[in-house]
Amino acid sequence: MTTSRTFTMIKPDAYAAGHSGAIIQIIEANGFKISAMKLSQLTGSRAGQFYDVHKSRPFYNELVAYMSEGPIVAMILEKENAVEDFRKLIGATNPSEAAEGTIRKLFATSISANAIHGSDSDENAALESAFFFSQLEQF
Ligand code: IDP
Ligand code: MG
Repeated sequence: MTTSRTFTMIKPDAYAAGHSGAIIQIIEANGFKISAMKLSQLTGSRAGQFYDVHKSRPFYNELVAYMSEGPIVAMILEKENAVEDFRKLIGATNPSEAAEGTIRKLFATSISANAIHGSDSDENAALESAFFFSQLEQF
């Protein structure tokens, strides 16, 4: 299997609670290499753009408000089978359904404030990486 990339964000709730270091430690311990990393804060309009696919969902406004309420840590991660393996490592969207030992089981507080994002396909990983990182940067 060839090395591939995924995109992740430590979300505002986990950053504010001081869990970034612990989350990054788990990510690295599971064989993901960090190839880009940036502390950033989304405006409401940028958060809305990032989650455009969920525009018609009832939780969209809540999601946009939450994702723009404080800093996030954006990262590009490299590993064999990165997208699928990372979705396994973060666990189900709703922390009450997330498997033991997953990042969301450990750190998420609700289905909305669920600590971390992980891309759901190689195509979205590339789009989401480009949303945060310039092609001109080295990663
Ligand atoms: P995912 O992050 O596991 O891929 P998605 O269904 O793509 O989950 O939803 C994107 C984000 O929207 C979730 O991570 C969570 O923050 C939020 N979200 C999803 N479903 C709900 C809900 O029913 N209520 C509130 N927020 C939700
Ligand atoms: Mg998703």
